[in-house]
Amino acid sequence: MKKYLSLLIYLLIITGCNHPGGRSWMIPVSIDPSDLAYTPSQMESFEARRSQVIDSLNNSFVILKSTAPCSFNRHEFRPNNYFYYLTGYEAAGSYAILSSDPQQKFTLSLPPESIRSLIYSGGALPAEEIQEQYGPDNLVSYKEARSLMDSLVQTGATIYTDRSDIAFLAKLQKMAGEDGSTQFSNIASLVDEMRVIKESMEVEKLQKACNITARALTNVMKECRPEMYEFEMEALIEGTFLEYGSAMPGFNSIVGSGPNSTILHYEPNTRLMKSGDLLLMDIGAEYAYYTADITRTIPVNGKFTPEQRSIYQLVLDAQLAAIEQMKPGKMFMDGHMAAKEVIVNGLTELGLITDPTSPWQIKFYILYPSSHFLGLDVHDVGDKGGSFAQFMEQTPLDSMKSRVLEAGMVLTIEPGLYFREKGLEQLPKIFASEADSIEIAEFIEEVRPIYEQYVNTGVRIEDDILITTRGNINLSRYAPKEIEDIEQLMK
Ligand SMILES: [Mn+2]
Repeated sequence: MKKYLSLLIYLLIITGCNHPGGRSWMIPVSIDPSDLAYTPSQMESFEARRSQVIDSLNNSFVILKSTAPCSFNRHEFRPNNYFYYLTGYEAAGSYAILSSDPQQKFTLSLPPESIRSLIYSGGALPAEEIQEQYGPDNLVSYKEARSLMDSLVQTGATIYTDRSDIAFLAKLQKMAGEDGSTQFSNIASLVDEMRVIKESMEVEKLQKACNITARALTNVMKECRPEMYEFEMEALIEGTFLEYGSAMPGFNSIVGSGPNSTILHYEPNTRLMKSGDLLLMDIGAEYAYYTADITRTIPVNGKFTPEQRSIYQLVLDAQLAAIEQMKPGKMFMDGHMAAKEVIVNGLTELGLITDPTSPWQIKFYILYPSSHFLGLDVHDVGDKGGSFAQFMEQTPLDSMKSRVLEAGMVLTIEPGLYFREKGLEQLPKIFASEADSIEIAEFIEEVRPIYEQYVNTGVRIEDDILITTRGNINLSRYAPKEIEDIEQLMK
């Protein structure tokens, strides 16, 4: 109950400053990293999460490893999300073991320590400090943890672990031996639903991640010029992340100009930007392991062309209509469906759709469901009430089959329109199995003169939305998205 109360108080505070700082785009973000540390009362939230998991264990166990798989020195260390969510602890090479045995509900291991690790990586926190801060019932050495795990996997009890950490799962299976009596279940089944509803301390981290990302986007709006490279914008973005204490992006930055704006997950970021191009940036700072995911699309030379303007405004209208739908009691996919309706009507008016009831014409333009959960993972865990494929099959007339939105959920909304140069040529291939070839040929002939005006135009607008008891709060509200605001900032 306590966590909901603090969430409520937090919401009351931030709804009071719900509007961006006018034309100057004063983004309330400070370099001060003191908010990375958890207070003792916040640490109780981690304990409450563990209790909830332990209550459902019934003589089974949870074994988690802090280290997420990554290649040597290629990426910065970042703890496994399940391990972190249940412990708050962030040292590499540690294990957490949860059990329903009241004497040892929570066992945490110290990281392995050797002279070599002291020389190369420095020491871990002293044991007394770890005990004090993270409150395990047993704080054991790395070796002791290994032998405890070894005995637990021999008992035949069910072991919950992160099955996506394939190397660790293989190690546990090897320890358990050949007889196959030990079942390794996915920790996701115990924890994912908890992760769907964000606590106030999680919302605070997400808000800061969003504010840092908004600052990066406004920095680009101020600096972007024709004849600069995409990677110069990427440097400005990720440099801004670092400047505000975000250790790394939550995912590879997508910074695509001109034709690259039409590639959904374009990542090389190497092109020389030209006057008249659009620049699409889908980026997110990670702060305290929580990631933002914001997309803005801007004209490289600071002024939208009439064609760009009409597509941009259509996507923006769709996105705003979607955000209206994002409140408790509405369905997860209601936002997407509202956006889809606006886009289909707009494209029909422009002459880019000839039959607004044609499923394949709609699917040609609307490429993905516009929402996903956001949190420790950029595509965060949790049941959305349907699969990607099911969501894509729905037409505006279908009844919604997804999931009811609840206060505390955080999800993105990211409609987009992408006019690939070869888009029309690809049509017969894309819909070979679901549309008549003559129907496709007629569509191409009719639409081509209009489509060609928009070739190499890619527009996506993405915000991060917190569902509240009364509606929603746009966590990424400090990143400008109205045409006049963007043009004003780029002057
Ligand atoms: Mn996204």
